[in-house]
Amino acid sequence: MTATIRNPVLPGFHPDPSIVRVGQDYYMATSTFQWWPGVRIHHARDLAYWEPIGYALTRPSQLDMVGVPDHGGIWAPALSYDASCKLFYLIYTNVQSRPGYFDDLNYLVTAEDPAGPWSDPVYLNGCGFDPSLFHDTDGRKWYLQMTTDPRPGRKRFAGIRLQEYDPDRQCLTGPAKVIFAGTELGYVEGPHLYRRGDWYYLVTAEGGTSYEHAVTVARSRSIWGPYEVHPDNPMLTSAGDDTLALQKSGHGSLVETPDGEWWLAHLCARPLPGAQRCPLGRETALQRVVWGQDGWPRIEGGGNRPRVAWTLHGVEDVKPAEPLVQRITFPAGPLHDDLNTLRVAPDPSWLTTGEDDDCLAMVGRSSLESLRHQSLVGRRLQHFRAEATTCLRFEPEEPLQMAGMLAYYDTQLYHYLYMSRDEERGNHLAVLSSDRGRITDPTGDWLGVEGWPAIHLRVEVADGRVRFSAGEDGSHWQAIGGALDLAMLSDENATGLGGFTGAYIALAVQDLAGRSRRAVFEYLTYTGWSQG
Ligand code: 6LW
Repeated sequence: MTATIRNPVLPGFHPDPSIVRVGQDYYMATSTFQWWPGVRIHHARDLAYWEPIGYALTRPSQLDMVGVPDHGGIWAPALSYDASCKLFYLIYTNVQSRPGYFDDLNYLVTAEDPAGPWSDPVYLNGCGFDPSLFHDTDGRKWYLQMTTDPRPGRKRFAGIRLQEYDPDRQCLTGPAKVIFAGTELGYVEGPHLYRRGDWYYLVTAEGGTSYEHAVTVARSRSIWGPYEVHPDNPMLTSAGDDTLALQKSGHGSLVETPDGEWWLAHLCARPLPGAQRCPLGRETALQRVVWGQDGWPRIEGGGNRPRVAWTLHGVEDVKPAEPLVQRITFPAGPLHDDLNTLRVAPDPSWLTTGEDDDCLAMVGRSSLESLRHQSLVGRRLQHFRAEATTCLRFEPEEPLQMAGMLAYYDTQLYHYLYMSRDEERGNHLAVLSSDRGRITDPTGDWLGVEGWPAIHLRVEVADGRVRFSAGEDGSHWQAIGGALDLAMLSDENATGLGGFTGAYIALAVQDLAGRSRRAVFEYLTYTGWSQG
């Protein structure tokens, strides 16, 4: 009996994985940035089949992201377990500003079950991101992070800093020291510490989280260092080989199976063919690791390149559904686990579920540019070929009221099929594209929808293009807006220092007249093909 681990194991926007095992259960936490709820958690029994089990930061008392920039918010959560008190720890950064100072506030939450509930946060410090917690065999807890030095002329990524954490007083304690400056790859970050035999192994990310990304390993017999670097460093990278299916490999986290096998969870990304553009964002993959006679970990089979597939023995093979077909409705209660909002939690002042037979109602608020209060609900785009549909009910009174469906990346990058109303066209559908904030109507197409009983909207993603269509009955479709560029909605095309998330399919409503016009969405379907 064998199963296959197919990378990426968490397809679509799931970066910065942190993996932990407790008994037979594996858990993985990934970054969620400006999307709500914060910190997605997946569970697996055998490393091959991962299921989402919810989010750690689900209450406004746990997370304030109002106003955080695109790709700010939750960075690189680190999940760990203290067997002595049967408690999971999660440490993460809420990044308040980009690209300069970061204003990176670090917090700790705990839970008995990774599916929640998680505690309210303990504030730790704000001098660098990618924090993690290491539980030493003597019961002491150690806090690691990359530390920043914003002074002009200094290295902004100033090394990996270590300090003790006191769980009783719930604060950092004792001296703090930079224990590892990184290698010539630069941008040292994402520290995770492990103990094996007499050694402390420090796993870090280097090279910056793009095509030069890498996993670096260093070790020391003392937690304070000095740390010597792996003789074959980097342990993993895709840099310099653009033929590899998994690019940007880096930011790793190790786990040991009950049988003493080791695996590395790491981030990766898959560019569109022939282009350095990754609309699905940074994803999570697994590589099998072996320890050499010399006491250093390496990817099994040699070399430092990521593999797309691994065979697992003793596990039953379950082929993933092909295509993935999902029909999300909106019964009263929390939104479906695959859905996210921007920066704030859904609340009845602007979003209600369970309307007229499991529909979603949203009140129009700020524009798609707002960093504060947008009425938008999205689902990750996880496939290069995908299709999504919805049915909209909306009665706009003027052009400042809009509702519809998007292929969305961030406040500056999106394609939007929307319904609105104006003097000449009455109720109509049209398309807007925003490329780094430059907003255009790509074709000038519009479709009158006066008197339509229902407004069915569809977005299709294929061959690097996004195509919208609409219809009265959900089976006859009229194209609108032409073939739009999918590559535009990618990490590489984001403004500033690049993007960190990935594209979404979203439903949204705006009322820039401030009259809180409501739109109702009956469902969201998503079909994704892993091939083609
Ligand atoms: C992550 C850090 C990084 O926290 O990107 O460039 C951040 N470095 O490791 C977002 O994934």
